[in-house]
Amino acid sequence: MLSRSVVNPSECLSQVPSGELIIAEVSSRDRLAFSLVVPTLNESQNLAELVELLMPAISSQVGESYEIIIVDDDSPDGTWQVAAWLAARYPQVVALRRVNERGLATAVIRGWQASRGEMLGVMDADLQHPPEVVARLIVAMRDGVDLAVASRDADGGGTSDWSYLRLLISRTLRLLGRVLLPGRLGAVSDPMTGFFVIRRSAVQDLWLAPCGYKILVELLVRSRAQKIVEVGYLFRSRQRGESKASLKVFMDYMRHLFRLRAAVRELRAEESPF
Ligand SMILES: Nc1nc2c(ncn2[C@@H]2O[C@H](COP(=O)(O)OP(=O)(O)OP(=O)(O)O)[C@@H](O)[C@H]2O)c(=O)[nH]1
Ligand SMILES: [Mg+2]
Repeated sequence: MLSRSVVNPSECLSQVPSGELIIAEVSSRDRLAFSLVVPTLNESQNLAELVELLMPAISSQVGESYEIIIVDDDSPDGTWQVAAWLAARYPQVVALRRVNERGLATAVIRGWQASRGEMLGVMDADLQHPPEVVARLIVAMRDGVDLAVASRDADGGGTSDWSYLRLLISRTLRLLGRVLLPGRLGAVSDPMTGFFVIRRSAVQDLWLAPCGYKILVELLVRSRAQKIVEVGYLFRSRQRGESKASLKVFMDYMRHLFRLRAAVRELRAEESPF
């Protein structure tokens, strides 16, 4: 077994993409079946367990044709060092340490920009998203599906032990989303989930501009995804590490909704100028 002390973490990090948030095509020679991005901020206590549970779940569906890309925002608890150690140990793991940029949604896109997968996934690092559900999402992507969303509100889904207050906040945010972006966010029962798989061709070459946390909201509006399926899952409670949910997350979400609403209106005006 590779000891952590013999690994120089900086040597095991991959380059972080920069420039515009556009996901490019990958040549068929380099392409993999699946790339999963795991954004992290202070998740050193959860990351190794997550990766070790994910690997058999993913390879049960795509063999070795996958990568797990950890995108850490220079966490003070040393998560990027754990990520680098995992990258040294497992050829399927890629570790990125961002120092010049912040935020969950852009971390996800930077990870996808560095990826080679035909299917692109994202999930949280804190084990609230059960690793075995990733295999179900990959299965759901068969038959030409563009987007498979793990939903707390679809059949078989739930939120284990959420308080009434958290449920109320979550429902209110969702309702606001549906009011401001009718049609677009109504396509799925849980547009605020950070657990889904999208086909690369549905996001490739598009200009993306998310702010804050909710990457799926951005993709429901800007991507080419047409055929969408949902997979119910139970959102577990966090066992280790701290939540990053805050008032700023709420403010970013509202700003993001208004920005997308303006983009949709502009698009409509271009399509029918009279
Ligand atoms: N790279 C990066 N990752 C982030 C950032 N903020 C949160 N994350 C990660 O994104 C995922 C979701 O964040 P959480 O704090 O778990 O949010 P949550 O699941 O809504 O809240 P809890 O239920 O309280 O855990 C986790 O893997 C975090 O480590 C960020 O600014 N940058
Ligand atoms: Mg969480």
